[in-house]
Amino acid sequence: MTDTAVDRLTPWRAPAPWQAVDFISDLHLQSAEPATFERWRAFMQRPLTAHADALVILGDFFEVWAGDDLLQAEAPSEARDFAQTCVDLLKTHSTHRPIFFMHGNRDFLLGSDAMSAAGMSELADPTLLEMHGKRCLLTHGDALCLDDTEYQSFRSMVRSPEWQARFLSRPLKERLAITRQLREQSEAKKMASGQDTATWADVDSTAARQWLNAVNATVLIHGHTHRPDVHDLGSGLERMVLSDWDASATPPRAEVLRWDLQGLRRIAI
Ligand SMILES: [Mn+2]
Repeated sequence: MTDTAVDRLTPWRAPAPWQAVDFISDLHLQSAEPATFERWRAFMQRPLTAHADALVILGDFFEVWAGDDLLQAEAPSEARDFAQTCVDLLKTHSTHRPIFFMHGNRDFLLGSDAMSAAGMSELADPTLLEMHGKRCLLTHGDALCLDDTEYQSFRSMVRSPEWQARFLSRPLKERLAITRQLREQSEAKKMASGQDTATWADVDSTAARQWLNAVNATVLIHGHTHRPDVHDLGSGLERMVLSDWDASATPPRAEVLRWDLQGLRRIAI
């Protein structure tokens, strides 16, 4: 999946019956974090009346996705079982309300096989959603963290169809080892920069304003940075940052952003 140029976006108009849409991102689901997985499962199994008309996942839903063959019988069972459980839950849920999925930097290899096994529809990054006479621009967020030039060149490499085809042609075991190594490197980098999140790359405000102005949207909704907040970008523009999910943190973090007739609001899960 390659990115769509923002000025060529056509709006995705919410179907007339929709009153509300829920956004989540950065759950980083993995078998090593059962508490977060359970929190998400409980959220999915809430009564239907507690849910919005659609669920929109804005990336990094999975901590890692090494390829859709994770779901095949030959995959190592410890990787397959967890992936299959998540996919089955999504699939069941999708029979009640539509689920839309945008890739993050951890799960960008989730392909069309897994997408349909999970009953999800893919969203391009970015996507322009129009509802209740308002336009929100949706993105994972990593494409706008322009200060991290090293990451941006890595990103354009791994998002190219050629790189992905080559990577996916390697044996699954090898891909699992590589993705594990990449995660360890990224954790080490985070540790090295300390707990001072201010030093981590953030979404570039100028670029965010340009994106919003290019499509006449007023709110940018994204995840990725794990810094839930709302930022005033001036001229009536806003940047709304989703929370990551970590049920083992103190206090635990798990949140949905709901867009309905009243506007945008956070709901703790
Ligand atoms: Mn991310």
